[in-house]
Amino acid sequence: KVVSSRPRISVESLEDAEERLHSLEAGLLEHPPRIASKFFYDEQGCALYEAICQLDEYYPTRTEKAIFERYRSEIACHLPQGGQWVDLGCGDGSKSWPWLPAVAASRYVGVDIAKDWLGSTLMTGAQRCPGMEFLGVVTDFTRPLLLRAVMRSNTTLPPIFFYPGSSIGNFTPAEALQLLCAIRAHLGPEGRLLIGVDAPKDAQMLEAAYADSLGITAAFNRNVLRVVNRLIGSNFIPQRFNHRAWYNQEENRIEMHLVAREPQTVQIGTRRCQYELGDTIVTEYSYKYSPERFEALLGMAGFKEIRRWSDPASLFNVYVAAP
Ligand code: AVI
Repeated sequence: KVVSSRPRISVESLEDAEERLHSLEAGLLEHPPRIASKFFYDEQGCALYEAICQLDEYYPTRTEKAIFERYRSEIACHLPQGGQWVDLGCGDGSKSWPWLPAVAASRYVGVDIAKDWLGSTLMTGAQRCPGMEFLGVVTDFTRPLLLRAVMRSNTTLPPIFFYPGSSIGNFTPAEALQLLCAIRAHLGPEGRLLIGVDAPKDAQMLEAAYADSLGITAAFNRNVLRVVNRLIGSNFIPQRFNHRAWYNQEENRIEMHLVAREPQTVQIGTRRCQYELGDTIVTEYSYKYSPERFEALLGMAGFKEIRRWSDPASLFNVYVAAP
């Protein structure tokens, strides 16, 4: 349990809370039941995800970091200088900080669903880069991306949309295409997308990354049931579910599930839902894209000039895409 001395104060939009309740309840009543992966990231979920990123088995974070460190100045040559840095899913902002001087950014727009983090992320950025302007935006990428109102004119301050960590893989390819189209629509002539995307590979390596030996990913997965209980008043008992993750080769995706360890009844809204031994709840898909497939997706979204950097073992790819 994360022990925090901060007072537990939060502010909610009534419409958002209502919509969340409906979508969670509807997902849980689907066949198979589903919890959207955005619900992983409460305070405890964010801490567990940070721990996952440090695991030996979880290669994407360190591989992407190595590509960035090795090729930063080369990549920066293909990005506009002096523009605005739009950090999609900024978290603590740490992946962005080394880029801001590399592209002489004059403005930082941090976008995240986790509003509790945003304030301290912006403060950290402002301390590191005095003179730059910092703005935080709370939104959820499963909604239409509408950032034009908060971005300064994109011709005087060309935007660089930064979407690292293969977060695009947590959408279905159709949803990913929609998001890429929305990003493309925000760019103007000089804007660019800088995105990190995990590649398909040996199933054993992939499965180890999502079912680590310390059980951190299992805790991350089960934690979502605590989040759901808090948000919709259900009474899931996380220990009654096993974490399972496997690579679905046909779909090129890791699937994460919570599998009932025993028959049980769970109160969800006004319904009592019965789970039998082995029944599963889908909690996450993590799609992996070969360069050919991802470049085709970028092309469909209207990107024309695409450049790619990779690690020596081709585990992970970083792309700069221009309209
Ligand atoms: C945030 N996202 C890119 C991670 C992934 O690899 O799909 C989330 C994650 N799930 C389990 N481990 C990490």
